[in-house]
Amino acid sequence: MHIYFCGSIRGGRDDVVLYQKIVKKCQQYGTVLTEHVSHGNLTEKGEDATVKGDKAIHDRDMEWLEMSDVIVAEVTQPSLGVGYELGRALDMGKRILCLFRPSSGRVLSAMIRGAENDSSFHVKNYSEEEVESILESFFGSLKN
Ligand code: 6K6
Repeated sequence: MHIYFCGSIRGGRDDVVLYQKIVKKCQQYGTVLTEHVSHGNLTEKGEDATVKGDKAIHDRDMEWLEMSDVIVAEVTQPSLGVGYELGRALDMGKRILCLFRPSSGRVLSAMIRGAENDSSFHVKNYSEEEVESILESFFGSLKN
């Protein structure tokens, strides 16, 4: 299974340790194409971007999104890039899980919360201790 993980980069890297936990768990179920999003050395400034260029990053990420079977997004830290990826993935008919931590004190965008449906787009509130069990139930439900 190909899994596309979305997490904030230029939106801010406060949750990067949590991204690592999510990616590690997802790797029990398949290949995470965007493992680099969880790398601690990737900062919001992004030397990576100056080498590759934003267009190359965008086009490669869209190819990976097309290739993916499942999208898992941590949406607590607001990110334009993650919102864009989710909109494109929804249009592609992908199965999507969005994870949001209410303990952050933030309120999730209505354009993400309101996109939830009974089939492909799921939004789950969670606390850090629950993240692994939530991913287990999500990946378990894909077999049905
Ligand atoms: C690195 C640091 C700053 O900019 C970069 C460029 N590198 C990126 N490499 C791969 N994917 C990226 C990069 N920048 C954004 N993305 C994609 O957008 C990721 O898949 C993330 O899920 C999402 C983050 O968007 P922003 O708006 O928070 O950067």
